[in-house]
Amino acid sequence: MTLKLIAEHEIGYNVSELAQVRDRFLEWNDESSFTLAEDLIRKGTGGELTLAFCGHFSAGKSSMINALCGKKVLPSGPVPTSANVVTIRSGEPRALIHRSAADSGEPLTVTIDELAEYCKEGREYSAIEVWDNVPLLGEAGVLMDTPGVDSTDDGHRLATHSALHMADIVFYVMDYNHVQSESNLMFAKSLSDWGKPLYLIVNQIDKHRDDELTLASYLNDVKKAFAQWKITYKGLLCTSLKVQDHPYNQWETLKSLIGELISHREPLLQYSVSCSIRHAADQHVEAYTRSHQEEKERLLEEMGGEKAAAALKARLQELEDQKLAEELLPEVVRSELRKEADTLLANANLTPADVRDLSLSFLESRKSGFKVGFLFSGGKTEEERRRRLEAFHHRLKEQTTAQIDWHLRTLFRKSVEQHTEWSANWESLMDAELPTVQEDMITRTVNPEATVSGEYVLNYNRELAEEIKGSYRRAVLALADRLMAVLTDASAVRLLELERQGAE
Ligand SMILES: Nc1nc2c(ncn2[C@@H]2O[C@H](COP(=O)(O)OP(=O)(O)OP(=O)(O)O)[C@@H](O)[C@H]2O)c(=O)[nH]1
Ligand SMILES: [Mg+2]
Repeated sequence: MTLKLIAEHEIGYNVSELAQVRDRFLEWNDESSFTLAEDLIRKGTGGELTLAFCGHFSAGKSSMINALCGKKVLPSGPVPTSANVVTIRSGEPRALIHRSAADSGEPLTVTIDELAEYCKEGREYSAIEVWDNVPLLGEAGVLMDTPGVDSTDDGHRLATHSALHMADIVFYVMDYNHVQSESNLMFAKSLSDWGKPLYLIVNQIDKHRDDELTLASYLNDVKKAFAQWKITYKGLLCTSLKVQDHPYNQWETLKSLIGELISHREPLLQYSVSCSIRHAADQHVEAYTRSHQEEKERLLEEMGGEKAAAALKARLQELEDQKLAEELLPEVVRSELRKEADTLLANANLTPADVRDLSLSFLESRKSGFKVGFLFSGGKTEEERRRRLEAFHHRLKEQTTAQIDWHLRTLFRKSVEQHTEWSANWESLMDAELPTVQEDMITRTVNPEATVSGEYVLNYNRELAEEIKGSYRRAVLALADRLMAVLTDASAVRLLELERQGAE
């Protein structure tokens, strides 16, 4: 098995770049990322290579670390045991217990045995540092035990993830029987996404039964599953801690790999720090985008508020306009009615040729000295004058009704119906207001001394028509005023309604 430690494209960080990113975090008020960047800079110059063991609980991580140390440094067992991150370095045997925030105080320095007691008691701690005589690690190697992860425990997953910032190499330890499980693949995928060198370890290979399945086809299935999940890894190893001399146990390969990695730590360390800083930057951007999304949503909501305000303003304006329209309506209706009546009256032809003829006959009968027949009495003449007047009057009335009265009644009714309800009252009102052509109108302007010329007849007819139209005009004004009064009363109620709406 060739173990390529680091690919050419995996270029490490440059300290000044890292410092720039750190300063950016400060500028962006991202305190935790700033602290992390500081830790990473320190780590980058510290020269230690941290090898993390991650995986599902009871996969055998702690047992593996103990085996690598050649002694039981960590508690292990069939029930989930590792509750937090433990780092192991080679050195004078001792342990440093970093207690949880609630248990505030200085880190507790204890012996390895005391540590075992402390852990057995189930005492709380946030992290543990252990030193023991571990030749494999030399001066620069650090082993990191992480809590077992299962799909239901986000806390452990997060603890593992935050510990991963400090990890340079990740060993993903799996129980032989759980390799293909969804949660296992999912977690492996999240680790591979960091970009840190990832080694897959199928532990408990002693559980493999050759008579059921060849190791080759088992590993083939495993590799396929990892490929499907697009999990990139540097190597795949099978181990057994229970059966040291198991034919498939690659324990010695693992040990030599660790040794090799530690000896090539410098580029690996730089690359790992780059991965972590990139990861931190990605997470910052993600959080920033999320907060921007919230900001955007808030703004959109506010914009929604602005829209609502604009809509309200528009509605108020609308109400104001309605009020104005309501106030103006009666006047508008009146003036429109007047205008239409004026047009109608101007176009009405009250004195067509036959009416003019009758007017001529009538006018001639009104001349002084008019006499009917030679020997007849004044009674006959008076009778003839009456007949001519009536003929003219009747025809003029007929013409006026056809030309003005009927049209004006239609016009007024239409106007009333447009703005309010039509009723018999309006009919009576029209009857009362609209004039009728009175005999008096016909006779009043007659000049008995005038010569009944064509011009005289035309002038007479024009004046008569103007008088009739004038009387209708006055009637229309009266009707329009009545309509306006009614509409004003109705609009007063609507105006009140509009005022209330506006106040609301
Ligand atoms: N058959 C077999 N059992 C193993 C092997 N390695 C570990 N075990 C057993 O698996 C159980 C869990 O081992 P641990 O080392 O505590 O596992 P862990 O991954 O540290 O577990 P957590 O810390 O709880 O996440 C123990 O009972 C071990 O004895 C192995 O290679 N083969
Ligand atoms: Mg453990």
